[in-house]
Amino acid sequence: MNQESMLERTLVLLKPCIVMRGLMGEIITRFERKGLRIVGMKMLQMDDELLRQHYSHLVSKPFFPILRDSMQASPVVAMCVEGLEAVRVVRAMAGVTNGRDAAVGTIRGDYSMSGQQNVVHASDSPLAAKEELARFFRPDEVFDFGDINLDVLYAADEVDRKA
Ligand code: IDP
Ligand code: MG
Repeated sequence: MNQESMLERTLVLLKPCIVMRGLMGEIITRFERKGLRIVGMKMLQMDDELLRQHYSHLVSKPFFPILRDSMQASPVVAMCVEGLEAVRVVRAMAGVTNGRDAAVGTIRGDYSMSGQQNVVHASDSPLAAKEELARFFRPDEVFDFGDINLDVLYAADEVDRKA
């Protein structure tokens, strides 16, 4: 099987800032509109342990307590998003970390004025996506959509079909 023709999965979190602004639907719509498939989704409250694991690269930063509080201010929505090169595509849709620097047209560029309250988390590599998805979803919480709409999302030779 050609590596590039396999669908990839990535973790998206809708952060509390956007949950509390009541704009979850707008962000979810952008992924659906793009043609990505949401194959797992749930709302959860991140506890200290999950946060330390998820942001292990930032635990020693002086801003970590503020980041932790902002990520615990409400539940988050976790999504498993699937598509060809989904990790790269979703990162591009998110835009750069600081919402003030993010290009207009990206999610952060359109919905955030902040370096921290920046609407979404998106996995930054295929390896990170695997680890992060395993952290947020049990295997039975992610669904196999099979071939149902691949013909309208991709060319016949772009994605491997099951059959
Ligand atoms: P990313 O979300 O674009 O991958 P990371 O560097 O992995 O960026 O940082 C994770 C999150 O931590 C960011 O999305 C942002 O919410 C927060 N963060 C990163 N750097 C800073 C900072 O310098 N001050 C405050 N918050 C930050
Ligand atoms: Mg990151």
